[in-house]
Amino acid sequence: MEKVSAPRNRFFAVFCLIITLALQSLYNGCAKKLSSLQLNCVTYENTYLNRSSSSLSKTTLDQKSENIFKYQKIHLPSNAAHSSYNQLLSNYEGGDFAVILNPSCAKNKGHGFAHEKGNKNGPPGRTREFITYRVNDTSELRTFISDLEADDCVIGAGPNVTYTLSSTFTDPLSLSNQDHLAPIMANEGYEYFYNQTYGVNSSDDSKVVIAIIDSGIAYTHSDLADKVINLQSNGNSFKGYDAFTSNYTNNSDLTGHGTHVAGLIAANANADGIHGLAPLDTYLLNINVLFEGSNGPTTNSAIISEGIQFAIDNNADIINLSLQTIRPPDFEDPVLRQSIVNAVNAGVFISISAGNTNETTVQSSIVDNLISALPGKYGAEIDGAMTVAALNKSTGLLANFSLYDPETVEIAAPGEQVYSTYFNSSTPYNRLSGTSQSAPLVSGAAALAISILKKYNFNPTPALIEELITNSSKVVSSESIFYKNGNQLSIEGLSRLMAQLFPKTVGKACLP
Ligand SMILES: [Ca+2]
Ligand SMILES: [Ca+2]
Repeated sequence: MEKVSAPRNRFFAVFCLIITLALQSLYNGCAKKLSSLQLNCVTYENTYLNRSSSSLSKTTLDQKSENIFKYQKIHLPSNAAHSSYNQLLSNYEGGDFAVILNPSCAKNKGHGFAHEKGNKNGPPGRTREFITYRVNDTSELRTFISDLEADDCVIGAGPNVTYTLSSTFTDPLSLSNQDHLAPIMANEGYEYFYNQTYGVNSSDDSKVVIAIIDSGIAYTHSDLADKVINLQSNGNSFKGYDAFTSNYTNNSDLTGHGTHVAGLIAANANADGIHGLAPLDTYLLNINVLFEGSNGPTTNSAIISEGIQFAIDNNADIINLSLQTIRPPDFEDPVLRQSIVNAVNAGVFISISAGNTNETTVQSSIVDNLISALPGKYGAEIDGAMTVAALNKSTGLLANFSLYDPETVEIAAPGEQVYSTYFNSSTPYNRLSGTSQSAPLVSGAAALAISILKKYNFNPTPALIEELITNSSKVVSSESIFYKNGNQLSIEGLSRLMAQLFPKTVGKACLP
């Protein structure tokens, strides 16, 4: 057995100490940056801290999937025999086929199926062209197949299958009316957040509380009935808190605004009416801040701050602030600002509407840096609070009523003619427009993210939620003059980023 000399022993001890200290400081550094995010997998922090790898990679299909047309140009069911062509034609889209062509090949070749049938008016530089081709009878199908096989410029073909938009939830008014869900790709994201194996469900510990600091919530609405938290005071149960009177209340919604916001975030997925963006295991704190002033319903810094404090004290995870005032750019509301900071420091993520106006003079004043909207301008100053602009329904670009400012507005979401729950029984659902409708979609995104992290025993900081939503957004560069980076909310993007950063949430083991 080798005898280790004393100097080597000392060297080894010093070496171990250095390594230990280095690891300790590395660990401390990571822990500090990740704040309250509790990690039990090194993979998560490595992936998360390495910003270059946390940006979403655009894997092309060609790299990812094998070529299913490798052995035959037309891909049909394996039991399709020539004798059953007629049956095939009737079964598969009535004889409509989709064909993939290499357009430059077809152009250079000058003959063959691809050259004759291809649409050669597309933009230059394309490597794929997709055409539809109809086959009427068995002999045409035989010719079609032999033409495909003989043509080098045909990549593949198959039945031209008809698709309809899918929805995870079956609430009938959602399917026909909630057209804000498609642009943010909510259904695609639900595959991750709500899948039966690893996703959120009501039996796990994923409960998320969203404070609706607004005009109240019509808590008897069938789509919100079980969503509004019962508040206990002196042995009595209440459905809300009134920050104006500092009293518990059973009052309903004053204007309909709060009910609309509440439904966008959390309306029940109960196969009836609509569903919210985050409909499962989400609960609403109903906090009214409006009172009837001389010029109609209004509120102020103190009342809103009272509402925020109530939300903090009642363990809200998220606060939605669809409120605004337009002021000169150097105008500050230190009370409300501090309340927002307090909430974020207490672990509450805050979504804030950027503000609305219909006046084009106001819009140009923003560009000239003459005005700003509060509390919107605090979103950009505070990690964990986000300010949200509204998108036009048909263009998917900034809505003309939405305030904007690339310095302070951090993200955009649908906000025009958005369909949600409403407060009176004759109009239980209604369409409203505004950044008031956009902010709840970011609140809903935050609720999805927080609920799945809670399920796996992570406690995300508000700043982490902001980073996840920001880093997963869809970038529309031309919009970066209106809001930061041209970032638009994407639930599908959020699901992909989270699946990548938190492998445990998709059932993947991580490195020790
Ligand atoms: Ca419903
Ligand atoms: Ca922010």
